[in-house]
Amino acid sequence: MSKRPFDKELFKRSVVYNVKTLYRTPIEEATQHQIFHAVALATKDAIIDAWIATQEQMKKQDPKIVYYMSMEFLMGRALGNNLINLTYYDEVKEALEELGCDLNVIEDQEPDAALGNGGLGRLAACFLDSLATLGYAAYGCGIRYRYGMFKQKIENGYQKEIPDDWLVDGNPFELRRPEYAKIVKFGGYVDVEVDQNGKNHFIQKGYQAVRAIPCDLPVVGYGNNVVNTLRIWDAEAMNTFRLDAFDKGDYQQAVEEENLAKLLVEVLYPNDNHMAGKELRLKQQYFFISASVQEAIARYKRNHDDIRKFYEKAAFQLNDTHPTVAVAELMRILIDEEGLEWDEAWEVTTKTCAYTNHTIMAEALEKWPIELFSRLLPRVYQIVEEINRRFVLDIQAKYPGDQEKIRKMAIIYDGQVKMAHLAIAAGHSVNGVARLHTEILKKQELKDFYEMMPEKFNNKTNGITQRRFLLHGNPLLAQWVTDHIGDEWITDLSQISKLKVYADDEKAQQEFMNIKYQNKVRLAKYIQEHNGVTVDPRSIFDVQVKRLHEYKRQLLNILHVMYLYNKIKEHPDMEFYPRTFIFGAKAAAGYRRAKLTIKLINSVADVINNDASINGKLKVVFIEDYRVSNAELIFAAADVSEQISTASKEASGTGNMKFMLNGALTIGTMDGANVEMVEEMGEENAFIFGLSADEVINYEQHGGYNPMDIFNSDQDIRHVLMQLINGYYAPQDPELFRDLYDSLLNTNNSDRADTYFILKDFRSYAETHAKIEAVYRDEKQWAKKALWNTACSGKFSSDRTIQEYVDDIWHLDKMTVELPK
Ligand code: DL6
Repeated sequence: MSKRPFDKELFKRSVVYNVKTLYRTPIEEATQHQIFHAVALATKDAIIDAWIATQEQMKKQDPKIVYYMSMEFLMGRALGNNLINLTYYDEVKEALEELGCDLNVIEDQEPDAALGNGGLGRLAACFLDSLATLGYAAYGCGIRYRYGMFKQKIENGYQKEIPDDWLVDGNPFELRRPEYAKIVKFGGYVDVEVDQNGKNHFIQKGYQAVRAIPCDLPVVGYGNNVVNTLRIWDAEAMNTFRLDAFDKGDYQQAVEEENLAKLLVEVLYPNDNHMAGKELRLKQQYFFISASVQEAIARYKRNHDDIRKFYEKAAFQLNDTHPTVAVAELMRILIDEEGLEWDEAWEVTTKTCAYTNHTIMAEALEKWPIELFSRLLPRVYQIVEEINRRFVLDIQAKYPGDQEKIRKMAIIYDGQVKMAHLAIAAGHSVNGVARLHTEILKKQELKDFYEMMPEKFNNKTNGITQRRFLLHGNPLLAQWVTDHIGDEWITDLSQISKLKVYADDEKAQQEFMNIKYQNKVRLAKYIQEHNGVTVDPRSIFDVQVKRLHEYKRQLLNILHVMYLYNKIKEHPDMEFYPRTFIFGAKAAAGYRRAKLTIKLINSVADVINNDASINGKLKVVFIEDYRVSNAELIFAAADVSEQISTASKEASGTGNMKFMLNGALTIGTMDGANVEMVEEMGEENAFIFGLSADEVINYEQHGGYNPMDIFNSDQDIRHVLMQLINGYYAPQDPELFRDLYDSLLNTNNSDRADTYFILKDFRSYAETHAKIEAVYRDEKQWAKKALWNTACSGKFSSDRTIQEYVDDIWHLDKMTVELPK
């Protein structure tokens, strides 16, 4: 890894100049916010030469490019990350100090680019970082949402959603490229015109159109001069509103197109693992996909004339089914615009497209009513119909007379277009995101597809970038690691296993825990400032931060806190190591039960935190507006990482890996990537509890679990559950938490009671928590396990994941980028 030369004086001059020209202000009088913009622009100046050089290298070398197509890119803040990857962070910090500025304060001025909900979007961001760092040519293709993931306020314990106006002051890193605009058409009808040779031409008419404008953000590779591009599309009306349109009769059309353009990119749908089925969402999908596919083809045609070989230079990775319409759009362009025959176009499409599945949750599976799909995308729908017709023939050929197979596997069935089926039929690769998840796909959810096309299925266990989640997020630990094993871990995380020799070294243990303590002090300060709650950094910091979803079982966690509180109240003198339970989670705006769980956590926090009789033994904190930027503080400070999903439900998880890298011990189920983490660190270095995936699936398929039996036989659990409905945590409204109680025990809802096996796993969870307490009391033992966790985290770098995608699916060529002298 090379360290690029940094001209400190030039950088300082650039910041001062930017403040002056942007704000007509001397730097001494500028606000921190103004200085942020000036520093960001100076940083962009430092990026731009490498960005140009990367494009030049791409022209020269003509490498295969991966287009990572995703509705979500949860990038977080760019400034610190860009400086880290430019290898300028310390130098810029120093330069700014000389100007009387603090880089940390300046970084805090930047809004998070929150163009994603959770794991799926953050994974996309980590992948872009790894692709650039490994030197592969890549474009992220997405949407420039005007409003990203909502900001969360907690008012009276309830979540309130505030629009995320992240672009209000502009984005200093963005480059708007109207010269590469594309036109995207919606609606209308398809006309068939026959040419002199008797060939049919399909022409969409009577449509509404918008102009897609690419906005490029740099993705800086670590210390290698590679700068890739995240291309997010903005929408504009085709014709800005014309006064004379009224007379010409296309007034209505002009207004509708203007509204469509505005609406398309207005807001990210805030659903995680859940499909809302809204018409606008399908429009968003087609909008960015059509623009991205057009752009990929245009780029290819600049240097190549044989479109039949497109797949040799381009790979489309579909990040879940959201971008799946890409397969039909590519077919449309190849047939209608490039003149290929069906079979030729199909070969190109299947060799280009690959699909990643991120969930087995049934409610996340995308299906669109035929009526909606064909109305919005009439020509694309014709193509999907034809893909379906041929696919059904294939099924029939393989399973003659088996109607059941057709019912289960057809792309169009029961009035619906099934996007996962389309992605599998038209892609050459289908991957899950952790070994267990991929096995469940093969054996259960996608069993029929696996049996018919086993060669397509493969696993790519997720990963995270150590550059953001250790080097930037935890500078003290990063420095300590470098002091012990050198800095190669920054681009090769497998090197971190060299730390294993320090696991028994008392000095190393002490230093490691001392860093953890300092990070806990940093988080405690954040909590004091943001929550007004004082927490003791000597207590065990037990953390669950992730989206709020029933399957992730924040409810299990808070019920256990209620149980501990009851124990302390019943036995005030019992031994109890002080604990701080920290939560952070956003709930989808329409997800009632998830929002009620947030209210419960806050109500429990109110009671416990204000009970002087327990001498601060227990504290509960709900961190408002959990997002990438505060996540970095949280991972660094955690002792215990809660990864407690119902086994089989969490496809992988990536937060689990971030905690492990930062030396937290996991309490978790054998779910998702936890399984592989435990394999790396050894079961004795984690706290595993609960039903296995097989057991859960068995209960789901054959019954045999009745939560009422547990309620009747376990007094502690009964006590906790009764507190949900006796006003203990809601004296003004004892019925407030009734729905949570009912969800566990029965009654007036149509779901199976305790769908997520919370009561079934409760005892095992509580017993495992008791073990945590015992181990934590033994400082050396804990330190050894914590250090060991960090040392075993090498597998979970997104660099490893990306290399596997490259080797098995994309087959990209590496680039070496030199800066002009
Ligand atoms: O693969 C990234 C991430 C996994 O780590 C999580 O386990 C999984 O829940 C998440 N899936 C989604 C699915 N959304 N949709 N559709 O966010 O993906």
